[in-house]
Amino acid sequence: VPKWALITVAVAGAILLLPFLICIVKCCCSKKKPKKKERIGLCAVSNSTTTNLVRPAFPSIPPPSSLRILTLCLTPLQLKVGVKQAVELKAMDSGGTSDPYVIVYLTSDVRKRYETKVYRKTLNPIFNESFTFQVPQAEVSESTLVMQVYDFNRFAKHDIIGEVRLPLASVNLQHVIEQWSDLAVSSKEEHLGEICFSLRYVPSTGKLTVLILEARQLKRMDSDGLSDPFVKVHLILNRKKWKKKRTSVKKNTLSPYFNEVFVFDVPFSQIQNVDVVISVWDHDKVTKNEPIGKLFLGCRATGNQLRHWSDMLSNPRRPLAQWHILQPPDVVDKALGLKSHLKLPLHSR
Ligand SMILES: [Ca+2]
Ligand SMILES: [Ca+2]
Repeated sequence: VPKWALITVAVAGAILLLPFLICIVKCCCSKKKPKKKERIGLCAVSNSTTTNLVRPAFPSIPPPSSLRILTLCLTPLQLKVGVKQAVELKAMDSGGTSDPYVIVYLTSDVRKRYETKVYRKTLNPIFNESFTFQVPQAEVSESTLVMQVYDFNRFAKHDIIGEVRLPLASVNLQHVIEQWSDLAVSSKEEHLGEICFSLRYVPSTGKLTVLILEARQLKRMDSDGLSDPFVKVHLILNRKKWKKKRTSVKKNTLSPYFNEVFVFDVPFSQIQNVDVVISVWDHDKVTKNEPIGKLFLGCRATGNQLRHWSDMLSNPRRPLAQWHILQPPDVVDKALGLKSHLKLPLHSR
């Protein structure tokens, strides 16, 4: 083999290898900068072994009404979330302040939720708390990290100040990410819970049977993170309240099991004019009971509710059970367009 050929091969090889060499050198250098960890100010982070601690430029001036958060993947299945601080929160109390705390959860497992401590009378709390979640690989692309800032109230319902929703698919889990996120108004599609009940209608006897079976993932209504649910079943005839029944109260649960049956007399001639309203309530000893969510069935209903109702009518005498997603009470009330019992004077213009 001629000498010039060997030299050509060697030079070509060197040119090809050069980018790899630069890459290796760069990687080695960046690993020699552990000081970046300290700036994040979360000592537990230093336990991470696989994470590359490179983070994008972090703005020092926070945008108004925002939450500073930190995400970090400890292992492929463990996500660490740091709730650092919030600035310029909305004042929820009469004194012009709030008593903020943050609830953190993943939508893939709403039962596992963490809470920070409550910070009294401040709009700029510094939380500096971190929480670890287990995230099965299959759920990473589907799951969203939710951080909700609430205002604590000793004797009343806690009000939501705002929330940050971070789809995990949009997060670079290979790096420590520290960022300011704008607090959005809580989304309208807040998850209120689901309820399972069965319907049965016997046209010959005019008996409508509603069996309330169970509910799950109900919204937390009490400060201890649970609710005391019970279910009301209302019958509406020609847009006026007609009959009502209710279940017993199940204390301190978000997944109550009722298995309570109610039978109503609804003549076949009236079944087209009836709406069945199912509402889940939170019982409170001290304050007024509060509705968690509602839905209604009948010929005027839509979607899943209409399907359940028409299945019941087309399968007389057969009980049909189905799960339904609860809707906001005011939305359902508006759709029902109930006529008031009282005759109020018309507004004069
Ligand atoms: Ca408060
Ligand atoms: Ca309660």
